[in-house]
Amino acid sequence: MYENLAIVGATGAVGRLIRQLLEERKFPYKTIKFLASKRSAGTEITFNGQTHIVEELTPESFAGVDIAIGSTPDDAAAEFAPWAVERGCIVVDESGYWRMKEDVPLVVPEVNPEAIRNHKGIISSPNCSTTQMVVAMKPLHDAAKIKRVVVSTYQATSGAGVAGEKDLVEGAKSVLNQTPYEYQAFKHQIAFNLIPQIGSEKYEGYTSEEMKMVHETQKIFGDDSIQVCPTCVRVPVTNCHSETILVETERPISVAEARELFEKTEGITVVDNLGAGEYPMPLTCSNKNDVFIGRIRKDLSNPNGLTFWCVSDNLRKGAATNAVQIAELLVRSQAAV
Ligand code: 11C
Repeated sequence: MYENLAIVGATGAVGRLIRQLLEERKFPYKTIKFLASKRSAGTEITFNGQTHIVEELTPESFAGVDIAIGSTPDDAAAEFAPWAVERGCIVVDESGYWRMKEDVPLVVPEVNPEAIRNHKGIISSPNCSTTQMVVAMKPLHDAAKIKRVVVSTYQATSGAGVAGEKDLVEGAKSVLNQTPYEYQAFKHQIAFNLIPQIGSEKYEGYTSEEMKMVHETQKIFGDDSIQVCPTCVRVPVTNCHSETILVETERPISVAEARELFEKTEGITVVDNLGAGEYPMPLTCSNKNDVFIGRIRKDLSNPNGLTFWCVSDNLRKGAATNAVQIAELLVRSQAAV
């Protein structure tokens, strides 16, 4: 039985949400421990009405632990995951470090739940901008095989952590009050601005964030022939990533068919009434676990093209919710054995 849990990076923004989701979803467990860097060790947290002291992350932290859910920077994940695996613990990892490694399944439960069977101790959760896109792509791909995707993202500052959120709020104040502010997470002023760079320069003029959307999508669908053309942009919004997604399918999909496919897919909510001014927005999708879709319409330039707007809470479905869902899959798979 998978009944002994550890949360790694328990005090970070996503770690906090993981704790909240485990409580909300009544995740079954016998013991749970909360791990973090030396700096945060000793912090008191309350979980399911009990007080816990956050422990410092060490190799021995994983003795007797069945599942560890990790939300840490890449370098920490590279170090702690092997410690856990050596002690028989399965790691569900949120970081970017393990995602593209050959023996590591990259899982979005609505899209490729079967992939968890192939794990060798580590299961990765994708980058937030990929996750919401592949959830939206899945019903269309199953119905008409997607050949190509053109995606532009409008990514919230919370994707860059607490410093990103601070840069937006304090940066806006500094512009309005004409006082100095030194940006920490971003190279440029984000308040009253857009920054068309997320991550570092990676390949042929594309950034690391954009190349994650290419490679992770192909890995999740198990199909390197799906072409992905991404542009990732940071916008002055605190939470929820938005995306315009244009898919080209093998056969045409009508708006009515797409709407029906989206509506019957678990994890997707359609909000689509342009005449009434109803569509998903970061303000209305924050703190929700679903992927929201609206503005569904044909690509006027291509009969096999369909385009839509997609919004999701990047800290929830883009991170914590997806990781907790993977852990739930593991527990269910064990119950079925
Ligand atoms: C952002 N998507 O919005 C990034 C954050 O690979 O997990 C998450 C990076 C990752 O800045």
